[in-house]
Amino acid sequence: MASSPKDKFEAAVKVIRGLPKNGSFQPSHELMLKFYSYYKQATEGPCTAAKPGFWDLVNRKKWEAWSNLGDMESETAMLMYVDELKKVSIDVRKTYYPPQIVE
Ligand code: ST9
Repeated sequence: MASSPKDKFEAAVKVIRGLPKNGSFQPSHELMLKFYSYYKQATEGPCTAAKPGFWDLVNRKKWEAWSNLGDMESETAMLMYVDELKKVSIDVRKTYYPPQIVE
């Protein structure tokens, strides 16, 4: 039986939590914010928190990324999270294990 969006999301969350903090691949801030925003939307729904102050830069960026998802359905956010992980995994594989050129 095919697994549900929630099952796939939970599996993807486990993968991300299981990654070493300092591996060979260093995700950009933009990529981390993407995962963060989908995660928050999927688990808590639309952002209703107060906007952090101007000098609280990191939390402000996180808040903005989450808020920008607006009223996106939780299930959609789960699928976006899973898709993003698939995309990044393919890119990482290509970078670290490029196809062998056979002459
Ligand atoms: C490497 C291995 O080099 C080889 C390459 C493999 C490539 C695989 C491709 C995938 C890479 C994609 C990386 C994207 C990184 C995404 C980061 C997301 C922030 N997802 O419980 P707390 C929130 S690997 C999203 O204290 P933990 C949570 O709501 C080298 N957000 O944290 C909270 O926010 P707030 C690179 C999540 O348990 C905040 O995070 N390695 C998730 O100490 C902190 O929560 C990495 O990039 C989630 N699953 O850490 C490591 N869970 O307070 C990636 C919680 O506002 N992993 N949040 O509510 C990590 O950085 C951490 O495990 C963690 C959780 C941040 C996800």
